Amino acid sequence: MHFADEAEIKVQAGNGGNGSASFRREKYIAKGGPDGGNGGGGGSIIMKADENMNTLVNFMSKKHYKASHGQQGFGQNKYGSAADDLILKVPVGTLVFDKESDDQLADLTEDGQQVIVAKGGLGGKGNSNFKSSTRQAPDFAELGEPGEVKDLKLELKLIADVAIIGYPSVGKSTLISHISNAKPKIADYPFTTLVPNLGVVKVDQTDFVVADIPGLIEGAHEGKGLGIAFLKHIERAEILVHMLDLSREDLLDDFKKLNLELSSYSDVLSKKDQIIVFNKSDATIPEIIEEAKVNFKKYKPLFISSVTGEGIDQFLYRLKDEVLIHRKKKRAEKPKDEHKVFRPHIDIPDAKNFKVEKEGKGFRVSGKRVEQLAIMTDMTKKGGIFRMHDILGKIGAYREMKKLGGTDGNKIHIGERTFTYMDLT
Ligand SMILES: Nc1nc2c(ncn2[C@@H]2O[C@H](COP(=O)(O)OP(=O)(O)OP(=O)(O)O)[C@@H](O)[C@H]2O)c(=O)[nH]1
Ligand SMILES: [Mg+2]
Repeated sequence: MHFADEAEIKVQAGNGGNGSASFRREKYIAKGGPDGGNGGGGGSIIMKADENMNTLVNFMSKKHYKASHGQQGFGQNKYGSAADDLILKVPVGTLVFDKESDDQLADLTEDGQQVIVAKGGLGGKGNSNFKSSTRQAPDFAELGEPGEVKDLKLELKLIADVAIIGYPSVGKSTLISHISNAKPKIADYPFTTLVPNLGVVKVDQTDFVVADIPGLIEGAHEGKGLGIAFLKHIERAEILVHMLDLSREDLLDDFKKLNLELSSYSDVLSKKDQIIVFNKSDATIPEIIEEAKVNFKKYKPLFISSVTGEGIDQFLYRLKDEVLIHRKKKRAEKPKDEHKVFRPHIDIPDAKNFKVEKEGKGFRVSGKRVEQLAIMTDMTKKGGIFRMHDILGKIGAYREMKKLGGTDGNKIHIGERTFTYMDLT
């Protein structure tokens, strides 16, 4: 099975459509009022956790994702239509980082959870929005805002549904290597496994994640053996497979001691559902199996051999059933509308959060909203440029520039746009 737990991709949200600059046509009037509609918003790129996915391998072959652009606005106040968002499905447990800043944008831990990773651009306003008492015939409209473009790093930290626990050398790693894509080290000495191995198991149409946990021993909760670190991991798994080794002396004693470790560590652990599995059925005599069947009757134990494969199908179906029961229970506990799109981007409340600094012989005005307005300004239309100067006056940017010695002719840099100082106030 192909498996990948890291990927780097580029995402490009759609641009907003341009607003329309149009005038009403009326029979006896050469140029009616402005009637240009707004452009539609560009499509955003959304990542959505999907429990049926278990690898990032798709993102190894396709690396570039683009959402569509919004439609431009039309005359007669018709709006352009907004583009659809592009939804990328990722496995539950995917972490999303901005590659440039290394900021974590999302930790998708639950099925259905989604996050906007690149926001589509706003549609530009049509010229009918810019009519005022002093501006009867605005000949300009806003341009659509460019969509966000980001390089992302995806990292998958699978969250195990099932943890296989037991004493060292009972055959936990052998079992996971048999039923999943995991390839752990297997050997006949204790503590072969030093960190948990995760594997994806597929039974019919159901995928689930199984963790092979390093062997536990008496005193584990006090830090003996590999100790407490891994008991923490077990806490996150829904189901425990408690493995016992048929070649050991006192199975009931092993079972009790291990359970005592779990309950000494935490209540959560002792309350988890356990599936009892006796391993190494190939290496024992029928009498031992019969005795275990009697002693453990109330736990409905399973008997397998991780080496010959005996009993493993039955074990897998039992596991699948339990996984599905747990998933159903979890879903029922959760109110449906909890997975709203989480927006890590700041919605721009107003243009008054800005900063003015000297830059060269002119100034730089920075701030999210003011930069957005600048990039949406149609530089080919005087009206559009005037509007920008008007805004700079209204928000107080000209006042600040004047304090710093600004005069007509200075350059004003806003994002990637440059305007020429022209104080209208
Ligand atoms: N005969 C027989 N031997 C098995 C079986 N399963 C595992 N073994 C052997 O038992 C030994 C220990 O197996 P591992 O899978 O490494 O055991 P583990 O539980 O992962 O051990 P730790 O990682 O130390 O906790 C190895 O020599 C395996 O070959 C089985 O079903 N039958
Ligand atoms: Mg092991």
